[in-house]
Amino acid sequence: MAKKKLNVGMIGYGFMGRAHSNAFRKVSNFFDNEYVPVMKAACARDADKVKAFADTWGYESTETDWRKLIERKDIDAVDICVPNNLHKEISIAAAEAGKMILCEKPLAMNAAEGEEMCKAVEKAGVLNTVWYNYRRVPAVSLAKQLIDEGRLGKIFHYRAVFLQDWTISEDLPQGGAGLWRLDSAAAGSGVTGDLLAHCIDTALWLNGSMSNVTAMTETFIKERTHTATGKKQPVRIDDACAFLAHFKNGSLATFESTRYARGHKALYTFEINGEHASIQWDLHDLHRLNYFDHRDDSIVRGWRSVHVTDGDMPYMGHWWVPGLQIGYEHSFVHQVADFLGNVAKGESTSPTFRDALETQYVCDAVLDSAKSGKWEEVGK
Ligand code: SOE
Repeated sequence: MAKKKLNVGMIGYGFMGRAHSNAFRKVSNFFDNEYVPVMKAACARDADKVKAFADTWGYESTETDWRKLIERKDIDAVDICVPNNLHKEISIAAAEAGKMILCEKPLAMNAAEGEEMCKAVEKAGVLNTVWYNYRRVPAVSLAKQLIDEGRLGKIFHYRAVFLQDWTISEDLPQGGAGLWRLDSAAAGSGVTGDLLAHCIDTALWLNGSMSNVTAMTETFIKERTHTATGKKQPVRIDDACAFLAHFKNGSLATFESTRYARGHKALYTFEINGEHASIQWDLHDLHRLNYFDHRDDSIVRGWRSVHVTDGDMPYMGHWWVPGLQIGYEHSFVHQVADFLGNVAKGESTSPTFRDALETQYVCDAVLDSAKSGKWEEVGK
């Protein structure tokens, strides 16, 4: 197949800049798409740091102003890997410049911003996607397949947690590389937009829309030194959040996230209980899917731990041989592979901006409910 080039401009070089760059580098070694990404330019404010990043990951050139990157004729797709408060402005400018957009999650600071972003990409007709990467862990994609095949039957319960423990120290500042996640001006919210957004995206994908939520949040450490000012400033993000939800299919849900669960680094788990079968998944053991089917003979009935490595399981035919597992980074490779496949068809890749807006509506309803103390409708 004759290959076509898709020139990528990367904005940002943090954790996600690296995860996405790794995916762009690897994808064409494992997936045979008509389009091949070319790592054309990396962009960030610090000229020396962005040059070092570009050299490490193989970008051909650098820019220090994202507007210049977006104006470049030789850039087809812009990858936005900067803090949340910049997603809207860059996305809208990129859409107006006719660029395809891959935007890091969450889509925006809130749903109002997300709505503007959706309008901009849809008006410009540019292909888009949001990096909710966990959908493309093969075991999670397999869960989707099993649910869509009707194996679980009617769904009664959806239960998800995302637990971390990295912000327990009072000495940790807010603001700056990585720590912008603690600064509400850059992040919008705390664990709700950063961690629960992942759980919500997966849940909406697996189990459909939610109708309403009731939530509680807590900020355990009320003041932290801000990296920019060197002064103590109020912390306005949620350190922990738990909420209940009704799905439109009649199932009930619980979600919990915190950065204060000592001993847990990135424990994202979900469990779904249906009429016939249940599913469990755990990010710390991401290549396994636990499955219980009540229809099995009673004498052998029990939880199966399915090792998701066979070639007929989602994405796995592109990797090694049965029994040899892949990991976290590959979920990003899969998203790029799907994106490239969809570019050839002229389609956006799920979750699109519009799909990710639904997650944003849930996050807004959760944060509203934590303030009001009441059940809040999603997307009201
Ligand atoms: C926060 O620690 C974080 O890096 C999130 O920002 C990511 O989205 C999540 O996948 C892992 O945790």
